Amino acid sequence: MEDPTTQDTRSNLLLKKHDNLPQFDQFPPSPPQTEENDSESSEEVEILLPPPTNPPTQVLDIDKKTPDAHVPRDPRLIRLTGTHPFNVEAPLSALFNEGFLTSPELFYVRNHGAVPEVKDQDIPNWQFSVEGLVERPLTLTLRQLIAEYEQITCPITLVCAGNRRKEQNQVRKSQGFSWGAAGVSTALFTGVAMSEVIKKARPRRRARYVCMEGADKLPNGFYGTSVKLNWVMDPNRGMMLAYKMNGEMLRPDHGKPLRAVIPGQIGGRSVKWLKKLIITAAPSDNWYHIYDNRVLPTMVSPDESANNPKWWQDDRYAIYDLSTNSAIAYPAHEEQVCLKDGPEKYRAKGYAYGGGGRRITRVEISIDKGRTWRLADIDYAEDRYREVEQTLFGGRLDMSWRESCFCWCHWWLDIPTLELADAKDLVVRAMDESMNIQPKEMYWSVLGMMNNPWFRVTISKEGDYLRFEHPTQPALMPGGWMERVKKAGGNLTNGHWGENLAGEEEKAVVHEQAKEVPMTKAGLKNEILIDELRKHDNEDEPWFVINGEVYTGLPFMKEHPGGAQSILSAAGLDTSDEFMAIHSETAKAMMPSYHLGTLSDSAKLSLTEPASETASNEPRPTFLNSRAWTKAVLHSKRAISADTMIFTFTLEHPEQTLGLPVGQHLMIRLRDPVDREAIIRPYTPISDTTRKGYLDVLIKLYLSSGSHPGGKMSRAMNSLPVGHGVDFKGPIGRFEYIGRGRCAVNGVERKVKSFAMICGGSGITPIFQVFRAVMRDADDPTTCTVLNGNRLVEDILCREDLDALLQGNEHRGEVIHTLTKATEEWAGLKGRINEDLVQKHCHAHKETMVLVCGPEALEKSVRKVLREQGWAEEQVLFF
Ligand SMILES: Nc1nc2c(c(=O)[nH]1)N[C@H]1C(S)=C(S)[C@@H](COP(=O)(O)O)O[C@H]1N2
Ligand SMILES: [Mo]
Repeated sequence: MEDPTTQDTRSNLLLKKHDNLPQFDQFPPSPPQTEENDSESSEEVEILLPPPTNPPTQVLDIDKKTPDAHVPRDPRLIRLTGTHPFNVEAPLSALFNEGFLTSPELFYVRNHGAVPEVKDQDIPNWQFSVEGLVERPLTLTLRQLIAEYEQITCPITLVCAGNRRKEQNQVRKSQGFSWGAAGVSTALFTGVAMSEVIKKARPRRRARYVCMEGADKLPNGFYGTSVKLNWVMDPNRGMMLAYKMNGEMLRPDHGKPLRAVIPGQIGGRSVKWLKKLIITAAPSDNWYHIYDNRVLPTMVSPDESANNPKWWQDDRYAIYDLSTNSAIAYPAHEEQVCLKDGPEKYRAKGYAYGGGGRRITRVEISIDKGRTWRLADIDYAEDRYREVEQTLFGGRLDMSWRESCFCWCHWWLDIPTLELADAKDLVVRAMDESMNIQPKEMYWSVLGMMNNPWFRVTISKEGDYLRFEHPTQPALMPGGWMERVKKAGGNLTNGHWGENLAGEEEKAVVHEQAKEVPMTKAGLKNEILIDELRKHDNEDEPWFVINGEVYTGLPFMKEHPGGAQSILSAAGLDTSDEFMAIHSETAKAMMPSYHLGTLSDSAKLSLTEPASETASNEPRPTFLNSRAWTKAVLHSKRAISADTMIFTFTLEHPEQTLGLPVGQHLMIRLRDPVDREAIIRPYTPISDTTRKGYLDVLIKLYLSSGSHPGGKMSRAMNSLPVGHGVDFKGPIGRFEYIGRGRCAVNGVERKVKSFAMICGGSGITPIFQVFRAVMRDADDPTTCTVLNGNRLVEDILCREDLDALLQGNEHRGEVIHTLTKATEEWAGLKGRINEDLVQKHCHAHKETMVLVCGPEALEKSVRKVLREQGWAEEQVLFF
């Protein structure tokens, strides 16, 4: 059966059985040509050749400032993770309209990081190795791979394990970005059977896995994963090393010049920019193999998964084969059908795919919520390639013997329009040859993967029209019935997609959400235009935007713990990422009283491209910008204790200084390697603020050990490779030490005669900045007493630097260490910083200021002690 409407006739071509097409001889090969038929052929079979391609030649403006500035791309692709890295899907209709094969420019892309740049002339010399548990380790160039092995061509569908994740994110946010239903694409791949290369290397006896590694260097190492060796050796599984896609050299986003293609499994196993095949006895220990592409049990919450590494180490939860899945392409989202003079029948259409080479054997549609089902027609275009044996794009196309199905199929069903008019929705489900059927309910898991419940499109009657809605729209695009149902207060997991079925009891599946604190004023409906917002980008009345809502910062300027500057630097801007990353639930709960209204849709759009302040080519004298993130590159790391490192960054040019007043701090932003979410934390650098060209940040690392969680930021910083950029923003802070006894709190100047500085652990860093400023200036009359509490001697940070600063300054400065876990040799104080210690060293003079920075417990107890000892609020400053 064939549905003429699902195919692009331009892509159909008559080819003959056993036709001998020109051998592959060109390098790099040219795009597919229309091949000529000789007339003597006996039997003609129709196979599908790729749809017309229009390779993008322009680097898009938004890519120009990213590491991918060498990659031309199609502007139709929908970006799922902001500008960079490049993770995209095509609009679902555009993808479906291309037919069975997808053009490389619309093929979905999943890049964990920057695309390695490979020049055309270097393609033949691209090297990759076969190593590990083999008798004969090999290094091959692509030229050798093509010259010395048999070339094959085969149609294969790739699907990201995150396909359809947006639906899961609507139920409960997972740790993954929001794919719509177009994270799937099909191409004719040309290359060599992976087994051929591995056979040459002769795996040893205990060899069981094939690990693969790409050339893309990421925050947690090179991208890598593994599959089982016996799968690779099984011809039915068709695993290959490919260098061509639809007859042309792989494009940069898809692994140019060489990638693995693992049919029937999730796209994540098909490693791009392939550099290494490592034969091992155990599955890959690559970070991305462990922390990506897994379906953890549904009750494992984000917290639990972060606290308990055992969930990630368990290979039972790693995804290999795809699961049975399907989606409706037509009716499209927001499509309308006229009831008056429209056609009598509506043809619903969509795609389905199975996993592990299993064939989709039925696709069923229901227009009564699953009470009754209709059987759809299926077109398995892949079967047409089984009928021929020929050379295609320089590779032998011979699938006659293979029964596995590596590709998606398209289905369609004609439904009387009047029946659709009476229906509330349209659902599809597919079943494979093992009778694996898509479930009605979603299986939610932390990473949001392998989402495959019935795909549902709602129908509403509006006058003479039927209007259709898909469950979601990809990325942050608004729309879809899931969002609508949620807004109306429906529970999406109640068993009927959040709708209230009269007479039925609500028995919702519980996916416990992290408590979301409402931040808007109830009932406030006030649209704010971009011009209004722009008028409030100054200190008269700073407004800022969080998740599309506009707030005023004016009433809170004085009390804000980060100082007025932290509000001012967000004035007129969208500060969603930072605000959400830094603020407590208590802070969020205060927001409704500052809520002014909702940003208009056009204003939202114009905010997403920030007015670029750093675009000018003038070298900037200072690095930090309080209104935009600026990038510094990691230059080196140095461990200074068992759990503390100094990270040195290079500023934009050797003459540049940081631009941080003494006593203030800055924000560091990194992307979580797993979910790409921004991680933002405040730090005080320890390098001199006047230092040129460089910046040192001391960071205490909370790494996972045994059953210990490890901090998000610590993990990300620790695995950050040298040469990688990190975002900085600032300065922020309420306090500034101007010098010689002058300081400013919230911009109001005051005099100090002495500082009492109380700190613990890495809380020393802001204290150290102020202490150094005082001690370095011989004419500064201010005195400083530092009370520094730690556990062990080795935990005392910057001890030598502190001692050095004291040299010759004994009359002005004093540093007192106290340890809770002191050894016998320790001659100094023992125990916590308590009231006696504070009483003895800090005297509540009018012109004394207490600066405090340390772990929460320390700050809490010090706060209490100081209050009891009669210190006034304004004399004490907590960093
Ligand atoms: N080297 C490398 N290979 C990779 C990735 C990557 O980020 N780096 N992403 C993987 C994932 S998760 C998917 S779904 C597929 C996507 O392939 P495509 O971008 O060609 O569609 O590539 C896989 N191979
Ligand atoms: Mo993926």
